[in-house]
Amino acid sequence: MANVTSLKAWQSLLTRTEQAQQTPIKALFAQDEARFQKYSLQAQNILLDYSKNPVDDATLADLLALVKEVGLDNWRDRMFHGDRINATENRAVLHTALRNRSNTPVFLDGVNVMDAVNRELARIKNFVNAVRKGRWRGYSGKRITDVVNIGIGGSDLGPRMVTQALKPYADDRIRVHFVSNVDGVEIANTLRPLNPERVLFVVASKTFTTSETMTNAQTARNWLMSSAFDERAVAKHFVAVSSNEAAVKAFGIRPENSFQMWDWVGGRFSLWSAIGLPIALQLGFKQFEELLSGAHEMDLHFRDMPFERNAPVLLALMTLWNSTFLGRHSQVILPYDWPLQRFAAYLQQAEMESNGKSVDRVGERVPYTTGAVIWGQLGIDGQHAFYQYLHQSNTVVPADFIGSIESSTPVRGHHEKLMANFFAQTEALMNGISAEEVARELAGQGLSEQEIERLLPHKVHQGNRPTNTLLLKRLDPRTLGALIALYEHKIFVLGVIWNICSFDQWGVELGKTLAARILPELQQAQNEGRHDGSTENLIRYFKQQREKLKS
Ligand code: G6Q
Repeated sequence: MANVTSLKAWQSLLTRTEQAQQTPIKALFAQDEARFQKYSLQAQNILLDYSKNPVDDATLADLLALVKEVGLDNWRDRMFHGDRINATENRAVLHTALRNRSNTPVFLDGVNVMDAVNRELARIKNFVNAVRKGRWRGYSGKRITDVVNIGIGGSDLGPRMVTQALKPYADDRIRVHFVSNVDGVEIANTLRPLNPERVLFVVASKTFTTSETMTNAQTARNWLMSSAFDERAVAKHFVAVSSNEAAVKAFGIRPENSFQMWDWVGGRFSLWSAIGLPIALQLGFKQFEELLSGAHEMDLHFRDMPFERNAPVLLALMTLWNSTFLGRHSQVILPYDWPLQRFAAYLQQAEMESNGKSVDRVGERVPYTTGAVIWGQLGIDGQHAFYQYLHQSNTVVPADFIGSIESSTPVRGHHEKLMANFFAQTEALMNGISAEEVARELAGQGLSEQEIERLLPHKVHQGNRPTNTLLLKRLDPRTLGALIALYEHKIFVLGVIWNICSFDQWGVELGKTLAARILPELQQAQNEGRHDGSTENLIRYFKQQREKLKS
């Protein structure tokens, strides 16, 4: 592909940035009454309203022309068909096959991967039923009541987010817990109230070499042994999810207790595989299938809908426009659904690990900004914290507001109050409050002209803050599956436009090797490493102080 910046649509978009910055979004509504009808769409159980963005018909036409010029349809086909589009790791990208409920064949090197996917799903189903129905028992014959997932990054964030989000659909048979951090506090706190006879550990690691996970898994094993005193208990209390069979075996987990992952599933796209075991254990296999079905429906939408009615494409284009062209490099995710409290953290990895890159597919430095900084938390709590910044700081932060028409846990009188805030905020972020409005309000309160003049600049809200609104029917397994897949494909579309490889993560790999180099220095009395002046002295200080604290 030619350099994306030289494409006709890109060049045309550049000529539109000034006008977009100068025209308030609310003025666009005044010019075009049909904006909502034109700039919103329904995808499965999700309404996406992107009308509160600084786009008009001409800009949108250019943005849509750009996805055509970069050959998105071709890239999309290549992903679904199992081409090795993760070029730096020479891997296919087939998380869509994991939830391919239509079961159409997907060939990789001449082999239909659906056979392996279906085989593994059947194993997950059997295992989940055995645990949930009490046929699978601990070493002393007791039922399993608690599952502890040990994994980090892509082997943690997805299942952690989904089990939290879908708790209202769980029964009380199995409680799930997550340990990701190598800070011993997490595993100690998690295990303290649990009974080893009733705990099942899922060691989730694609590589089965990740230091945090292997350290926690070993600690968990020791904890079990301190109660069972018999190595054979491991078989009843440990299962693994990995693509490294040899390492799983070396840990002492039998092949029949090990679930497969494949190199064509990236960690941050893996919750649809056996990495989703905690989800299926908590909710039951049927609900897990619902989650897969929702994602599959979104895959079909992404694959089949024309770009101008394609939710992931449009969501991606709004981010592209706001960040790369208008220079708004951070984006906030604001769910108004309490169970989605980990959604921003999940998306932070999905987007930033995928698109936080600075060279293109052939290794040339790209001259534009890629991946936005993703952050956020529950919107209603944010209102009493950082929304001040969103409304009145000098930095414009585009926001995604996510809410539901029906609460998954209705409590009389609560949901309308929550949603009143939801609608009020996007309206206020766009409209702001003008000096005239403030002056009128203060005069109405009986303030003197002098007081009004003094307060006025502080109370004015510029507005013109772009937002997307995603309104779900209800946060159920199917809709959540669709919502996650919507964002996954958005990330893919952005990667295609930015011409970067969204599916590698060399920055993460770096972290995995760096600490391993320093660890022996912390374990030995002598400072042996060669580091920069700061790091070397910090390590020395740490070791000296540690000795003092011991004495
Ligand atoms: C995700 C990343 C990364 C990975 C973790 C855990 O896409 O590759 O977050 O998931 O580093 O890796 P393992 O599953 O191999 O332990």
